Amino acid sequence: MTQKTLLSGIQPSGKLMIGNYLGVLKQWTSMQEDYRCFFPLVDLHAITVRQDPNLLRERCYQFVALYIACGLNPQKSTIFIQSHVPQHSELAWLLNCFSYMGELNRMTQFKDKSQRHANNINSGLFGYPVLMSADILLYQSDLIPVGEDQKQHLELCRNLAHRLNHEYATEKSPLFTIPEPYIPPKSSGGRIMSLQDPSVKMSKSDSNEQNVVFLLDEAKSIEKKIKRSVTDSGSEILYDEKNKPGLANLLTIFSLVSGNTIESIVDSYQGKGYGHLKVDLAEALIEHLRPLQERYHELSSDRGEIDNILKKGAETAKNVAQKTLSAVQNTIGLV
Ligand code: ATP
Ligand code: LTN
Repeated sequence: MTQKTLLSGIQPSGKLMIGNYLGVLKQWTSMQEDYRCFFPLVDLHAITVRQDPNLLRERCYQFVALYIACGLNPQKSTIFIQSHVPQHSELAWLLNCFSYMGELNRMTQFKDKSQRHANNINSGLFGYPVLMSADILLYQSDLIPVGEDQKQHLELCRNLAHRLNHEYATEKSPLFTIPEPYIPPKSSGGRIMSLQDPSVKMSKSDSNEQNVVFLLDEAKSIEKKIKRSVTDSGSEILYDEKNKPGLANLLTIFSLVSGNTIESIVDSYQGKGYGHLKVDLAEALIEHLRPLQERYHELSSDRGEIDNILKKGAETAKNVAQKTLSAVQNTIGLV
């Protein structure tokens, strides 16, 4: 039986944080045994907002070392940098010619980012989901594990794939595999919320670092951030996303790093206050991140090894991507 293909990308913007880890990285590591996996670091997506060139380069190395520290195995999975595989930009252009202004204009991430970067609403930001569709369709991906915020982009990708498959229907196999999203429910990490404002998602390039626990945060900093996180009025410990979103978020994080169910955590804190829970959560989080941080520090000093992984990753990716690109070029009539 041939293995199904899984693909997922992260932008090398900001610093990797527990939302990225609990929402996707942890899922990737457990899924890499069963799927043929591609993990592009999507640097061309990151430059849709201004990046410092040196920082961007540094982050690519840092993210790869963190991927491996989190458990991704470069012998099993293809880890590469999106811009090393030019087929992504080429297919994105072709898909642009099949994407409608109206559908792109409805994307909530575009609206959010346009507000946050009002002085730089560039056309790359607008076409962002088209490039993302190219990332996915080039590899004939079956499964796309992402956080909840990417659901709308995946819907657009599926629509584009259907549109081209329909327009160029042949007797032979369709041009594109239709990808399925895999989004963990909120209580399993699909949407970790900001620590100071639990009505918005935790985001790795949030300008207020108090909102976010980064994977490389020191113990003291984690303690402080959790202690100061916004909880709700009242003192009873219970999981209620609607009325106690701050507490529900902390309980979700606690459950995911301790391996205990939310119910059992709620039970064990009956009669105890939020303060008690926060102290224990901070400790559990610090202990959970400790081995990962240690492994990161060992790996990050070996730039040569990271370069090798990226070179090999790009070669593997290019071979697969070119097959799809050639099929599309041929189908739409490019000589
Ligand atoms: P940025 O703030 O730089 O836009 P981000 O934190 O949203 O970044 P991305 O690179 O856009 O991170 O996303 C990487 C992956 O992590 C995506 O699959 C995304 O859905 C997931 N993700 C991002 N934030 C969260 C979160 N708060 N909870 C769960 N998953 C998340
Ligand atoms: N758009 C995503 C990052 C991303 C991605 C992808 C995710 C780019 N290409 C392909 C899954 C599959 C984001 O902003 N989080």
